[in-house]
This record gives sequence, C-alpha cells and structure tokens, in this order.
Amino acid sequence: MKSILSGCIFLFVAALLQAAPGDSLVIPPLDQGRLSSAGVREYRLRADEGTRQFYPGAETPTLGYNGEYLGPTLKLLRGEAVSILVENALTEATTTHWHGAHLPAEADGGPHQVIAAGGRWRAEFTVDQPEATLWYHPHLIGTTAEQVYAGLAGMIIIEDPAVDYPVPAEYGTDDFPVVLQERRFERDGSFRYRPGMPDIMHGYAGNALLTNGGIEPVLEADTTLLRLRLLNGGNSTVLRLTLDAGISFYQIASDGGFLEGPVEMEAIVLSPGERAEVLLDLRSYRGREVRLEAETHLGDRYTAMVIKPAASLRANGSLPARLASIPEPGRGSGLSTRPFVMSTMGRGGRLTINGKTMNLRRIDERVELGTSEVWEVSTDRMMMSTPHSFHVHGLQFRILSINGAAPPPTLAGYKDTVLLWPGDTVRLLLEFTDYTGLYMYHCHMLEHEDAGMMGQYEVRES
Ligand SMILES: [Cu+2]
Repeated sequence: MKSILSGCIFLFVAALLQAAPGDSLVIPPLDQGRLSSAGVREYRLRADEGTRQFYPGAETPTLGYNGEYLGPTLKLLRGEAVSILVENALTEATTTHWHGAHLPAEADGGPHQVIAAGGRWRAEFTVDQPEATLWYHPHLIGTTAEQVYAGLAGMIIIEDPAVDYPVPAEYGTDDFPVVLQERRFERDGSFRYRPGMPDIMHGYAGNALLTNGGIEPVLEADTTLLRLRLLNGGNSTVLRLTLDAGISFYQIASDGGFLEGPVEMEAIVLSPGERAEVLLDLRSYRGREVRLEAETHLGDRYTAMVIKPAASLRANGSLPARLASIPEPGRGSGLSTRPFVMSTMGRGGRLTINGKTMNLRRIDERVELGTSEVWEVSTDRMMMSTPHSFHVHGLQFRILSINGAAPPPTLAGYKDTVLLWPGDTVRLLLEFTDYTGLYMYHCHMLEHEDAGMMGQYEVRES
C-alpha cells in the first residue's frame, strides 16, 4: 500500500512538474520612472501578496512588487536624482535593498530601513556609478530568505546616457533580463520553504528552476546578437550555466559594470546575488534551438530557458572589441588589511563572520571616509561542501587575488558579490569614497544571512 501511495505521489509530482515548459519567457515590465517638475525621476513599488500559476491548475501563493511575482525592471540613469517610493501592502514588515548600488546609507534599504506592514518608505539618491545590472530585494533581519523565496525581487538597469556602448540595448528585443531562481514546489503547487539544518548549512535545493518566474520558458530571438543579463536570484544554490549546441557565452559585464572587452566562456558560475551580462552570437544557429542549462552546486540540473533563433535574423551589430576602461587596482600594498573569516563551525553550529553572528546593536568594523582598504575574506575548510557568497553594501569592490592568484578577466572588473568555495581566500580592494554611515556585509546565501552570517561596517569622517 505504501509503495502504491508513494508511486502515485511520484507520478503526480512528475505530472505536475512536466506540465508547464514551453511558455514564452516573461519579460518584467520596464519602469523608466517619471520625471518630476523638480527634475527628480520617481518610481513606485508596492510589495503585496498574490498567486501565480507556475503549473497549470495549481495556484501558488506568492509575493511580488507591482504584480504577483518578481517586480518591474527599474531603469535608472546615471547622474539623475531618483526617488523610489516603496509601499508595503504585506501583513509583515519588509525592507527594499538596492543590491550593488552606490548610495547613502539611509537609502540602502538594509535592515535599518524597516517598512512596517501597511507603511511606506522612500529611497532618495543620485545615481552615480557606471552602467550595470543591479537588483532589488528585501533585507530584513531573519526573514530575507523567506520573502525573496516567495517572489520579492526585481532587476535594476543603470544606464549612462553619456556613453554609447556598442552592445544591444533594446529591452525585451535584443536585451533581456534573466532572473534565475531555484525553487522547491509542494505537490499542491505551493512553494515549500522549510529549510532544515542541512539545507541551511549546504544550500536549499529545489525541484524546479524559475527563469523570470517561468519554468523552462522559450525565448524567440530575431537578432544576430542577443544580450542576456543573468542574475542568480536564488536563495542559496550556486549555478553553473552552460549552453548546448557548442555555442559560447561572451561575458561583457560583471556585477558592477562592463568588462574591458568580451570574454569567451564555456560556462558562467554565479553564486546567489551575482550577475553576469553575456552576448550570444546566433548567426550560426538560425532556425535551431539553444538551451541554457543550469547545474547547482548540489548537483541538480535544469534547463533554464530554450532560445529559438528565427530562421531569418536581423543584424544588430557585432561583438565589440573593447568596452570599458577599468583602472588597474594594484596589489593593495601599503593599505591596511582587514580579515573576515566566514565559518559554519561556530559554537553550537552557528554561522559566523569573525566568530560573531549578526547583531544590529553592534558595529563590527569602522572605516574612514576617503581611505582604501584590503578586505581579506576567507572560509573555513571544515565543511567541505559549503560555499559562501560575500556581499558588501554601498560600493563596488575589486578582486585583487583569489587564493594568491590574479582573478580571471571576468572577475577583474567591478564586483559587489564574490563566490568563495570552502577553504578559499579572496583579497578585495574597497574604496570608501563619499558616503558616511552604516552598511552591511554578509553572506548572500540567504539561509546563511538569516542565520546570522552578517555584520555592519560604519564609514566615518576621519
Ligand atoms: Cu554563506
């Protein structure tokens, strides 16, 4: 009886999980804001509950911004003053953090900028950083992982009107956001978010991969060059992305903006929070299919998306030779070095940075405005299967070295999040240029973050 029952359950889950692929890739609406008479570009986000049918016939309770799942893509222009109003229509508190943005601490949307249930909050800052793909998501102490899991996340595109980069930039035509999120579905279609201790330690595995909230969606491409803005928006699984059919990625940007030029890649590895912009040259793939495949660090494999180039493709440029000039970061010699040890082996199984779990009343590190430092981040070797994803708020850093070696070209540009495998040590260059205040640093594996793997640094006037 038991085996018949479990057999039925298996068949039901299999039927459920095979039901949806083939829908078109959902493109989140592009919100370009509205210019006020005062010259401020205004945006409005409303976090609310909803439901979405990820599988036909199964309503999944979700959270979303201005919709039932995920949120609009916000396009911000460098040099402009922006004001983003966030309304919280949830029955619980939230925050909205602008991941990767260089801005004043009070606009960061971290755990200090709590928006009570039914409340609202306005983030005001001037966009002052190179073109890049950033994103936004909740960042409340202890409930970040659950709120992101339910669907609260969206992409941000920073555009620099003063520079015309020779890459596709028609949103939804040849330039696409690709938000990748591993999820675990219950048989009734609801998300199953109940991580146990092994999930918290090693990564919360799923049984589906959502791409812009769809399962194995299809992207019909009709241009020779395709630009994908890849984001690992999942909670705690590292994704290794590949393309079938022998086609390469040309990575053009990392977290904080363009690389010096395209880098041909067989695979792109993204830890939670990281972004990579890639170009695909579809000229040899007219009328064929290209599958974007994803494998997690826990060994699960998914087809993230099926790209179908049309039989006839419109020429929209060629691979650029050069993109950005990125200053040589040097070796960090002469700068003070600050150690950060990420550990899953704290007393009582705690997840710690420098032996401490997060405490909002404690400032862990104090740095001086106008200075540069090397942050040396390392992970313990004890838990051999647990990677970490180190993220710093408020700025973009440079990777000086990974285990003593220079970073590969795709990690040599501007970064705000860096993957560390067990036993890794990375040296980062941080510059505290123009804002004082309290910012966070933490592991972006969200179950680790919620378990306390986070700290605060304060930038102070010298
Ligand atoms: Cu971690």
